[in-house]
Amino acid sequence: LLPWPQVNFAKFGPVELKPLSRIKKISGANLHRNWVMIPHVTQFDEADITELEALRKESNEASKKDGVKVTILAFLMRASIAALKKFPEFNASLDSASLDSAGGEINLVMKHYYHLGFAADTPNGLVVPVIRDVDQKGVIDIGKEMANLAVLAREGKLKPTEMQGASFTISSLGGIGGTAFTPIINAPEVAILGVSRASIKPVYRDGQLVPRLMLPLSLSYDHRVIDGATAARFTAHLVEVLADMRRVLL
Ligand code: CAO
Repeated sequence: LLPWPQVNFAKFGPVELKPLSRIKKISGANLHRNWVMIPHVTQFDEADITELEALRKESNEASKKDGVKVTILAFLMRASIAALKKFPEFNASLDSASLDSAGGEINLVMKHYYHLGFAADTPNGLVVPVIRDVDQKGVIDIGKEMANLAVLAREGKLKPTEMQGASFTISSLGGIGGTAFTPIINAPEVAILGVSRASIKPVYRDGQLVPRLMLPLSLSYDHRVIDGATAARFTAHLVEVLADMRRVLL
């Protein structure tokens, strides 16, 4: 690689030096390694969450008195479990020991637990708290745990154990905006789901255009482990589940 350009910016106008935060230094080194070492591909899809949004509003209305409010992200976590169970190679890691052995077999570590990380924006940078055993939790409990972890993250009070052990990660920018992005996989995980802002779109159905609430999904995956067709099936399944959350029970 060429050396990094050395430029005296002060020649062009006034400048000042601002140190990167500790979190940015750590996450930057991780992001750089993951970006360089993992052959990423991103699969885009859209889920019709019109019915899901009605259910979410209904559920939030019912639990208003207890001060509980659940966002789409909690439903997505629960729905992702259905896709991870159907496509277990997404809930796996490359075995580092076998990767290092020249010419030998390369193993995948298949995980029989479902701990999901979620990217949280904090004043000092990006952190990824982990909710354990999401497959054994209901959407409201997931939402409550997420809200508590997000507060701890923003206050810089997350314990290291609360950021370890994820088998899959979701990064949602839906509360902010955008139509799609290409998230970087959090090694040694093999995939990450990006979520952008849902919007009402005209959808052609049964011979006419109908307004539907569509949620953009961006799934980045490690192409050493996952084929494009499998990634397309994964997102297609997730889209089906989100369109009808009763499928989670099946
Ligand atoms: N579409 C439309 N609206 C959405 C949405 C979506 N996909 N996702 C969230 N919203 C809405 C919420 O319902 C909420 O609306 P109200 O204020 O009307 O109730 C609002 O946007 C804000 O949501 P939120 O961001 O507080 O909650 P969340 O559960 O979606 O996300 C958390 C929680 C911690 C993930 C989020 O606060 C955060 O930090 N997001 C940034 C993550 C990030 O930086 N990712 C990039 C990593 S790579 O650099």
